[in-house]
Amino acid sequence: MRKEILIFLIILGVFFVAGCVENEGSDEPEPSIPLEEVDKGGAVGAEETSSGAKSDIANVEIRNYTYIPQNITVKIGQTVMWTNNDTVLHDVVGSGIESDYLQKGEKFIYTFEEEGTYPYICSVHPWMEGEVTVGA
Ligand SMILES: [Cu+2]
Repeated sequence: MRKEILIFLIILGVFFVAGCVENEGSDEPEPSIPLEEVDKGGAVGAEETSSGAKSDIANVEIRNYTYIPQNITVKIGQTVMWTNNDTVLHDVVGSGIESDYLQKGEKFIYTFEEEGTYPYICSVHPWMEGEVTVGA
């Protein structure tokens, strides 16, 4: 549990640094971008700036009460990162996984060490379902 929190903090740190670098670089005068598009651009930019360990992370977006993609396949040892893009709280619970409540913009990561299928739900909205398939 402690280790997971530490990894989470490190990832937050990486995002923070990536965000700062990106802000310095964007001098182009784009007047009025809808907030949602700014968010999207930021996320994509952060992924592109650090190419190494980041590429091993599979991303699941939580948006409009939906896990996107709803079913994701990863390799053994791979980490999945859920990001809540809704303004309401969501979490990721099931198959031994239990995240905290995620506020908008908050992330949860989990590393899958064993082959299998891992169905999960949002405990706040139990009709929200997702599944991670871990293969060799
Ligand atoms: Cu939810």
